[in-house]
Amino acid sequence: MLRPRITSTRELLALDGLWDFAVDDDTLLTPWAGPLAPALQAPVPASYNDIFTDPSIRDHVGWVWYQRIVRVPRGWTDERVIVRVDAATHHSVVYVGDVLVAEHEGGYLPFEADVTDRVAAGAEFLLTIGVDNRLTPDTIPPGTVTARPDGRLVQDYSHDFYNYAGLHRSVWLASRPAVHVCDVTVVTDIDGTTGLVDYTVEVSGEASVRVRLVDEAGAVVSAGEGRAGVLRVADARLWRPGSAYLYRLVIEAIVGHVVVDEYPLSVGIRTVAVDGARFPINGEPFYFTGFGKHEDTAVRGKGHDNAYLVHDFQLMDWIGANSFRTSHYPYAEEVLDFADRNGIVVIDETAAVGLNKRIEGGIAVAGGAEHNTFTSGFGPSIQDAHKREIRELIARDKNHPCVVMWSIANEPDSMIEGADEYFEPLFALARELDPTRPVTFVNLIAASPTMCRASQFADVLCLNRYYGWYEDAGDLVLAEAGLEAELREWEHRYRRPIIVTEYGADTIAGFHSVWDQPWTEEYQVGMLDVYHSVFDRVPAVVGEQVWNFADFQTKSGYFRVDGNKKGVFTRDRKPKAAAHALRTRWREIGRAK
Ligand code: GCB
Repeated sequence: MLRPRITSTRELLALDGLWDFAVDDDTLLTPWAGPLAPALQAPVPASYNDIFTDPSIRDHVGWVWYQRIVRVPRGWTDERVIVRVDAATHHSVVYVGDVLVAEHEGGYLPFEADVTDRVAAGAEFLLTIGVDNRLTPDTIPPGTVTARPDGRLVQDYSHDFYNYAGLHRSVWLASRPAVHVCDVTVVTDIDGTTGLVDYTVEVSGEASVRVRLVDEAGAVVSAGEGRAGVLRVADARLWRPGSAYLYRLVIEAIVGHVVVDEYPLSVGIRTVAVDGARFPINGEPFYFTGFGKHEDTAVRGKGHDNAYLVHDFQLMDWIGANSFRTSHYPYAEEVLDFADRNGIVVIDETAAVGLNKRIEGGIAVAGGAEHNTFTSGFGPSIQDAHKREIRELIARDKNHPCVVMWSIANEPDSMIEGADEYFEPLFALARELDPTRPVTFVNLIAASPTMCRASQFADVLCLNRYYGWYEDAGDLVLAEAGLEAELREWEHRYRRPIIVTEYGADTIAGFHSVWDQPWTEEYQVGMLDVYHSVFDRVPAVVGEQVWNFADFQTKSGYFRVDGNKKGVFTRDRKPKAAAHALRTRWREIGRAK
């Protein structure tokens, strides 16, 4: 499913703005049948939770409804008409009038419906989108809904970020020709100074295909015919971390002599590989500096916002970060486009977070180990849901040069019996869908080098470590020794690249101490320093991604102070002392390259 775009053969209407909105309290029997009552207004894109002051909306468990009138442009008489939802968290149904036109599981990936037969050019229709925020033992991420004694439903989940819900990204009305380009897959390679662009195009119906590759100055540098081929680009400008160069592949579907569809795709020519304990991009060893991030801001929750997008990238540039992980779910496509454009390297993660009964709300819990196999705490179809997430993620993001690796899960219980049977087919699926990128998952500290059953399948060891925080809080001497001993053991046993994908300390901006006092700005700096000195001594470490870029909202709990405070920036993007310390280190690493 290609992202909708405006081209010479396609048009696009953003349906963002204020929609009528209602929380489903079981009295709304057929909300799609007519105007919503009682109708509040909710912004799209945004999570609905923090918009309203009413706690029964913020804490609602179940369906909410969004509705608006849409007018189809009158010129679209001969076009297919598509409704496209960039993300609806977590389960969604779409109605045109009283007809169900789409249903989708999974809160962070797009879906669409061809509504041509239900609408008319120039006429209005009623568009209603239901969104269900419930997480169950069979969803990705998983969760459980329980009832309090007074009947209120409560959503529980193991992961450590607030269960924001709603229409988090844009909704579109798109036109496309009946015979159109449905998909394109691009794989690039380098042969001396020549760039190779291998392309495969899928077209609906009978049409021939013509492609041309255009450089940033607008000159055609290569061209081809047919649904598949390899374009050669002499003296290719490569896509490099920190120095992106994007060509544009223009694909045309032709019937007779008429171009019936045109679709452009940005192409960055680059290679990525794992070579022993190194991670070369374009054949040159790459060292990741950066963050695990979240899509999270005040009021908007997980709603995509271009101002924060640009500002966050500005801050990453200021601090010298060259990469981030889309922890813990696929981010908006605008984010990946911007990373392509700005040469930022991305580890692209599925929403498979919290597959771990030893953790509750991000914290280790007693009793989790009662589940004695990997799947006993989850539903019978969780692995199918996980496969679907991998499929949809790779289908959406396969052509982004910024994406250098797939992460298929964050901190699952990979030491428990059955974790190997669960993960082996998932790694195989990711490799089958994309043989060109390394595949990883992110390991939890409890699953040590001798105990982890999933690391054997990973091309790169991605480790989240909290020595000096969840273990030996306040003792940086023990933290340093523990971290070094463990990293050396991973290095020795696996001889693969290691990226420490999380490390950090909760820090309240403005808290200070002359001692190693957790929660202070000095402690965050001190802890990062200790980790860095260890990374510099362990050759297999090819990257450091601090947890987290910014403070973010979590569910309530005595261990969270209005959310997780491990941000290097506050939630409103003000630097803590650690930001300045990282800036010195990462700019030096950047200069040394
Ligand atoms: C982790 C999780 C992350 C949490 C973090 C923390 O290991 O991957 O989602 O937010 O720890 O701060 O506890």
